[in-house]
Amino acid sequence: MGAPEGGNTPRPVERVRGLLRSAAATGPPPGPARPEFWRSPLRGPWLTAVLGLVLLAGVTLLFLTGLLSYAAYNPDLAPVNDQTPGKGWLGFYLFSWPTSPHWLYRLTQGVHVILGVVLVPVLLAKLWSVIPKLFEWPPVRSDSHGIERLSLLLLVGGAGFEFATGILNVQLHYVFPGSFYVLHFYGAWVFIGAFVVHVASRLPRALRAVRAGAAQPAAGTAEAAGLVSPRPAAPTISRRGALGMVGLGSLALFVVTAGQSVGGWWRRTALLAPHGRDPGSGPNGFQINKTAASVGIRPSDIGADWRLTVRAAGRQVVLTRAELLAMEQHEAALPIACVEGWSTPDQLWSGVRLTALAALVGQGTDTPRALVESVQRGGSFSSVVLRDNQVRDHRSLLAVRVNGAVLSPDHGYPARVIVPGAPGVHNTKWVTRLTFGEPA
Ligand SMILES: Nc1nc2c(c(=O)[nH]1)N[C@H]1C(S)=C(S)[C@@H](COP(=O)(O)O)O[C@H]1N2
Ligand SMILES: [Mo]
Repeated sequence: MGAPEGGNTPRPVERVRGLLRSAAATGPPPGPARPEFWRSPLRGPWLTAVLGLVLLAGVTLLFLTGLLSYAAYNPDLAPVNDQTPGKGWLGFYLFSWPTSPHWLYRLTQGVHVILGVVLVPVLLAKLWSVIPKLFEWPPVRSDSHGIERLSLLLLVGGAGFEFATGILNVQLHYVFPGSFYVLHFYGAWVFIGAFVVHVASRLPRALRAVRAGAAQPAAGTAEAAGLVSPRPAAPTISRRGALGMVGLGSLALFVVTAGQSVGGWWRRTALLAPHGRDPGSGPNGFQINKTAASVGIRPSDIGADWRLTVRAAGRQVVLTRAELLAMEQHEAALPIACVEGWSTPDQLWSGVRLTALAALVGQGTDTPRALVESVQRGGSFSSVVLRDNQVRDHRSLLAVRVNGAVLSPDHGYPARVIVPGAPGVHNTKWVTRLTFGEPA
């Protein structure tokens, strides 16, 4: 019988297979596809395995703290809090973000951002250590080898994408207005999928290589895993020394980053922290995200004509600033912890409890969620919905004072929300309207 279709013309897949077979037969062309092209005596299974195991621990923690960071936004209170299209079952794990301990997001997001920065030298060193494999000859040995190489493309591409978008976001502050979450969120799932496949296939080998120690196996053997140069140049540093250099690089990044979260004396070393400008001194002298001027708040928006509107189904109360100040004032020591990783130590806020404002419009002990709106129009900022557990917490305030002084315009004068444990973006500044109950 003849071929069912196309006579004897090979299908494209067959043609590619044929090409790869002849590539394998003729051997690698001159250049990086030849093992002797790579001459560093440092490359070998031990160095790659140690870097890989550090990344295994680090990326796992990054992924978990990243998932927590997403949950902290209460993105299931869509469409106000989150408009990630079709997050569907990727949101399977979402839960209502707690308000205690009050430094919760400060910790999880500080770890996420600092770790992301500190792992950069490790990631680069790991990629450098396996670069000869990128030029492996023949490029594809078999179907399963081809699939494995495709998954490596997702692994390396995914890692690059996640680190790049994350670092751009913390350094440049929302260069992707609105879409950062979407990109970073879906990218994380693609990356972690390829990461799990990679770890599952490489972990036993990596553990063996670490146990075998830093001495190089002979090039070309199975233990060398295609990493050891058959023609190594004279070493200028030992493999342990190289690892130490990577560690020093990470340490240096830690020193210039961690201060933005740790605060106190350390903030002075936080050279890489965004918003590095001096927030001034005194009660309002702490980190400012966006100044009033930078988002177009006019003095008239927050002057004598400012009003606070409090609403619930069928009820509405409008308060002047004096009326707000006449209500019972409470204090809460709470930090501001931004998604970008920087955070403030606890500041002493004072103002009116959200529960008291809810009570003004007839909401009782089962106070529901609240839609918070600012006088601010436009910019990257939009309204926020606070969940019922956040509204009910007695430390959740519509603050009018901080550290004993009236709020400065940059920190949200005349009134701003402050909620324990929450991401900074939930702490709306220049608040003008609170709506309790299901958002319309
Ligand atoms: N109206 C308004 N509120 C806002 C923001 C904003 O841009 N506009 N930024 C939010 C973010 S992302 C953070 S981290 C905090 C920062 O508060 P701070 O500037 O007082 O430090 O305010 C939040 N409230
Ligand atoms: Mo933020």
